[in-house]
Amino acid sequence: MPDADDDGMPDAWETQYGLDPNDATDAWADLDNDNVLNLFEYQLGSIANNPASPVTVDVNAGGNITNAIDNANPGELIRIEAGTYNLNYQGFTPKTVMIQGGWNNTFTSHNPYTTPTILNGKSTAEIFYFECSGDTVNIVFDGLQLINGGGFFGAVAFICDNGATANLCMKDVTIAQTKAKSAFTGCVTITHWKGSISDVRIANLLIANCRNSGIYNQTTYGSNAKWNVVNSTITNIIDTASADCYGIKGLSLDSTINTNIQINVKNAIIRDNSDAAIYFTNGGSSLGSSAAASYCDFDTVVFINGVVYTPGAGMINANPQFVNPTADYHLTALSPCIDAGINVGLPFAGAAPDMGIFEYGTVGIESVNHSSSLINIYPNPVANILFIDGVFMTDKNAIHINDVLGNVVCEWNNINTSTPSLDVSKLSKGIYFITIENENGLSVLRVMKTD
Ligand SMILES: [Ca+2]
Ligand SMILES: [Ca+2]
Ligand SMILES: [Ca+2]
Repeated sequence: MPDADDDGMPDAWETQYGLDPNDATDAWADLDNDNVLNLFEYQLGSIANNPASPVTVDVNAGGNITNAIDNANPGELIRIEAGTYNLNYQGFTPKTVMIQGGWNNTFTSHNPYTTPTILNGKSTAEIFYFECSGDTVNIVFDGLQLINGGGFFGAVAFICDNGATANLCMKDVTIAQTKAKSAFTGCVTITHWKGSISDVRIANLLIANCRNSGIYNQTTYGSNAKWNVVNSTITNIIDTASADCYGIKGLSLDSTINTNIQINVKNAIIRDNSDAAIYFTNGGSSLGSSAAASYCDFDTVVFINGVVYTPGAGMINANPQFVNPTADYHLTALSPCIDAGINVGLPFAGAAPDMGIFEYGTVGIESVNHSSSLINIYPNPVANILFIDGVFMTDKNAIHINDVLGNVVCEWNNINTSTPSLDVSKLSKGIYFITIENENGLSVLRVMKTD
């Protein structure tokens, strides 16, 4: 199906919902404010302008995620309460599902960074393993922290054979302490045989402090893979004993024509891994593998055997000035990555998006609402009283203000007026995030407090 702007949503589907078939930024927006972005609604086959679709299944703390995935009907959204769960999921059948973490226990508030859902692979096996032979899997991972992935493939693996199709979307996923067993694997692995194809769309992914490449992709025997990666950080993929610790590694292995991998990376920081930021090679006479990157901070890149590499605008190779270069990948004020990215449709603070997973000065506010422009807060910067309008507030509402570390510093509930005025005079100077929740959904706006 034609997809003129290559945002993963076909032209006809976009037109049906009033999206722009020539603007790729609408993939990461959320038409009906149901926390399922437009691209994910397409993947699920749900109704993009109806917040009651997709159907949701909720897993509370201590619940069984494996059962929830196995029992989900095609196209459902599995929401998981914040907490830590052991998980080594193995799937062998066609599956269309979205798995979303970061919810409170009543599933009314969502932030995967301040209230994380942590899936622990216990270093014994992959956390998510999907084997697809002649099948189609459509999987969306949103707001999950994956730790201690192990087994042969790492944290997330798709093994595609016999003309299988794998569509994978990931957003606000972090992967740490994961050790894939082989140089031909990675933390996120897709391996293809026999005419299988994959399409991967990733935003706000952090892979750090792991072993064997961050992303590993292999195509053989007439299979094709396509990766789009935006606003992500891959760093500290390190092991002195392993030969392969690339940020992203792609192997197009055999001599069958039309076996290839295409990757496009924007607004990413990929550096300080044992090996290159990106390593791509064609084997035999396979043709057509290509890589494009723009507005990224890479150290070295390696493209061999005819892989076409197109570095675009805005590429830098500089110390990103992380808060802690081996542990905390938020940016400090000195970072050359601040405002150095390009708008891809994800929310950002400042004049332009930053490179990497985290916007400077945020904890990683996943739920910034794309319709937030409908809500007006003023004045901003504010000294004493903050006014809110442009949203119909019912008497069931909640407003809270977080500091940049995620602490709630002010809270109001059930305000019975359409234009609330909030006294923020006691807050100290700095950047804050105001979350406005009512029956229309959740909006997060950035506000600056002055003296
Ligand atoms: Ca499109
Ligand atoms: Ca579009
Ligand atoms: Ca939606």
